[in-house]
Amino acid sequence: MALWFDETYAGKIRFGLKLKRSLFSGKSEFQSVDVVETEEFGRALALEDAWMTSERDEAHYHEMIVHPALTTAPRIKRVLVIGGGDGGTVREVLRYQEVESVVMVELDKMVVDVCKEHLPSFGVPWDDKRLSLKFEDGIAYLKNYSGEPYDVILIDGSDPVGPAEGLYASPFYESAKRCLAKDGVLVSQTESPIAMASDFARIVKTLRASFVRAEPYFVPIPLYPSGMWSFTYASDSIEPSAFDPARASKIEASARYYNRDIHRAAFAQPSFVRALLAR
Ligand code: SPD
Repeated sequence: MALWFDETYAGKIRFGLKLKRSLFSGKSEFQSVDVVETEEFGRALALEDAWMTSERDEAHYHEMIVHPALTTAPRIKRVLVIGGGDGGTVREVLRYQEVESVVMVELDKMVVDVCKEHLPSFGVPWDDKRLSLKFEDGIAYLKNYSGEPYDVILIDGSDPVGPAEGLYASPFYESAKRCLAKDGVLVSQTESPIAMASDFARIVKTLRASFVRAEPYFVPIPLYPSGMWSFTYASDSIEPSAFDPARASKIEASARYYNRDIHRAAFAQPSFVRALLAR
């Protein structure tokens, strides 16, 4: 009998993949953790039965959560990643030689351990000396942080339910802003404008209340509900499309998804998105 793994979203949308086999299935202190080998998407990670990443389309997500920020921020020496336990986001950040330190704050150590073992193709340089891993709550980390400001903060959380809910709320964005350089850039994953339209609009508007500008941008991620996904670029002074040509072309040369045309085009808003954000 064929084996399938489905994500069901809100009881109304289902996306399933036919499996070759299960590689890991366990429960951490926080959530269920599964890694499966699928017929079409390669190996994939699911948390609480929601797809998080797959070999097939992880580059879309990880390149696009990182490169719009890292090619436009005036300084990229100090980068903070909240979440991102599979390591794809820090892998992309560590491609920049200008980055001197990356702190990754992930709540669930099991996610990192399982991804190190079962998703080796992600090629995460876990031993890079610039990377510090902290296993703690990102919300508390930023609330209590009193060190030097970060140049870039990337929020690679799961969907806004359970322990991740606070990553999409005003008190967290205010803490993040306090810990960010005045001319720093924050990018967060911000859900689907189709499958999660009201969450998407609420999160963008919440970011707009904390930052001078917060511009959503769009990336196809076939693994996620509806396939149309968003990130939002928030800053008090930086123009999201004004990338440094030298940084961007260097990244483009070895990227699977990101290039300079995609960077510019990703910020174009379909009319239904304009309408959602105008309400
Ligand atoms: N519905 C999926 C939301 C996933 C957000 N984070 C994915 C982790 C990839 N590093």
